[in-house]
Amino acid sequence: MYSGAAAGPPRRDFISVTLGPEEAVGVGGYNNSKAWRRRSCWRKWKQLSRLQRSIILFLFAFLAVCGVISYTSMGEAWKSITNKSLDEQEQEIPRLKLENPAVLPAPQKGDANHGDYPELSLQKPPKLPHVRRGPSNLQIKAPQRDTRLKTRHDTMRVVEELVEVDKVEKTEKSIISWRGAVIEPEQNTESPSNKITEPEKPSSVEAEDQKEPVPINERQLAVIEAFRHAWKGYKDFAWGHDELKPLSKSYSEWFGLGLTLIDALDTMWILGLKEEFEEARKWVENDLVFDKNVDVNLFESTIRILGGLLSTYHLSGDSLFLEKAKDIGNRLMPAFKTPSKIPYSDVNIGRGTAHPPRWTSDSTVAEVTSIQLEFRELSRLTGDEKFQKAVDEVMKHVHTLSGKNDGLVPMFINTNSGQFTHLGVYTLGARADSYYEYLLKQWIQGGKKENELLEDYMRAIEGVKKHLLQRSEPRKLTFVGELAHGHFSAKMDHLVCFLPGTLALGAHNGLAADHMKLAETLIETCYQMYAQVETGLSPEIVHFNLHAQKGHKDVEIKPADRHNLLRPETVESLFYMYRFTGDKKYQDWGWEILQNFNRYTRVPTGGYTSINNVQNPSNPEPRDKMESFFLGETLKYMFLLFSDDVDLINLDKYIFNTEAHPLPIWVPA
Ligand code: DMJ
Repeated sequence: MYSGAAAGPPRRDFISVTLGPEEAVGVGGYNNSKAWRRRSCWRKWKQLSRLQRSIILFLFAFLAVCGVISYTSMGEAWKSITNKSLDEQEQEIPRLKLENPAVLPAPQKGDANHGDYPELSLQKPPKLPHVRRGPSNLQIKAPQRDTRLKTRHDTMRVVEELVEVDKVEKTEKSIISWRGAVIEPEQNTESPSNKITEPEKPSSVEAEDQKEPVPINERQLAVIEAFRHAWKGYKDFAWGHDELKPLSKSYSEWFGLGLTLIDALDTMWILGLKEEFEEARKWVENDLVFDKNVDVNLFESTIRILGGLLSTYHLSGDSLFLEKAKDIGNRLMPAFKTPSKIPYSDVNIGRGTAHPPRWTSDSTVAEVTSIQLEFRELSRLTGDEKFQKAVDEVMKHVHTLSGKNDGLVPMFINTNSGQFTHLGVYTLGARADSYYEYLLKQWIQGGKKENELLEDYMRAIEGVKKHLLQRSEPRKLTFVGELAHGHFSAKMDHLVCFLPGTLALGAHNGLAADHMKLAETLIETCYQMYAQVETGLSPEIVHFNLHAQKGHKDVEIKPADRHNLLRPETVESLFYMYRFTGDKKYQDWGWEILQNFNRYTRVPTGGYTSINNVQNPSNPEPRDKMESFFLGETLKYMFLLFSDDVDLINLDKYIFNTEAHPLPIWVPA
């Protein structure tokens, strides 16, 4: 013990302790032996009163009890931690994540290794850096979804395994826990008429991960199987080319731009076919080149290529697809350099020149008015308004034109004068069909603000009711015919079967309820165009009987019209009808159609083929061509039709272009 005995002023940096006389150093002699300490303690204890001793004993007892209790509970926790294997602890990480599974994988950066998925991590992933390419007004904001990649990767693998199992066992169970492309489009998008200032992000940034996943069912698995069969043919014999010729095991070229592959990208995404998607993506990255001396049709390349790239960008968040979309979008722009601003039908995407077809200076009305969804979206994404300006001008011009008949438009428009030509013929089939479809869809895409579009749409549907609707005999099917110089023709293209779906979409968006009634009667007619035919497949064109004749059905087919090109329109409308009504008969009708495609158009070595004769089940005369829209549209709509998941491309958030490529609604309902 230090007592401060040193000479000089007392220091205050010590503690002074006063001990009892016996304990003082030197008093009684210091002895630190065990025996001495025991004796001294005992003496002390004896000196205490009984009350003091009882209190001390009580305190000791209390502390002992507390000690025992806390040891037991900590021990349990410790035991459970130490007993759990490392593996089990790691597995809890994905389990936690998968309770709210992400349905859209995180984007892959343009320069990332696309074969790899980042592993799940408990840490919040860092934000991806922006991918900057091209001029600043075209900068792309990097999406932020990398935590979702692994989950999507897992679910895709599950899909693959289950499809295999299904093939072998033909199991009836619904098995897959994947919610598909649940997408949250960007909110607060500027109205289309406003100046575009900010480039936009892809729409799939935030998934609705609070909802339970909806299992994939047996019919959807059948669609996946059909897709894979079609894809196998394309991959084996037509890889990177426009269309598969499944019988001759070769391909045909239209634009030489891998049309089928691009058209099928978002279908693969929606079906969860990861490996196929990755392979196709690599082709897009390494082999898709638009700098080619080739003439392409403005409409077809817009709806299939530009539309396909944009929707794939939205679903995947992969900026590669936006880069390619910008490239093709820019290359198509020369088409608008005409005296009237009504675009030419053809563009040479390598030379930057455009022209009408050789025999005329007319363009098709449907073609110049069904490129708007895609170009408007391209403007929104890039912040460059020139795309939207060009296509909006076309719509504004067509809105003011004379030559319409109660909202119905002629089929041709002149690129010099900007006037309709070949007046007096009105149809909802080839050359006019998607004009009507895009009036409604642009109005929805832009947040239901562009009144001229709505006006034109409503007027046109009144025109259809007034001039083109008739009922057939004997079953009194309501159908949409054509009008030529005042004469009604009971001819209906299969293409017109987009109309029930479009009418239903309009009714869902608050338009007249009788549009839904009309949709219900028309989809029945479209179904009968399949059901009344020997193969159960619709011909390209039917003529309806207006007068009952013994032994005759409602549907008559001319020899020149009895081909089937694997078209999507009826299945497309069935999808809308099922989404909006929940009536299972629409799914059953679609299921019949899929089975008949399998029966009469499936080529054993891979692929499906269009056929020449839907009336001859023993020889439907395969045509040796698989159109790109079979993968882009028909099978996609089948898959969506069989799904009970309204969030699998939610129709309040997405609008399908006319080639079934979903694009975000700018201000979702
Ligand atoms: C597709 O290219 C599009 O659906 C277009 O609107 C019409 N033709 C085919 C499908 O039939």
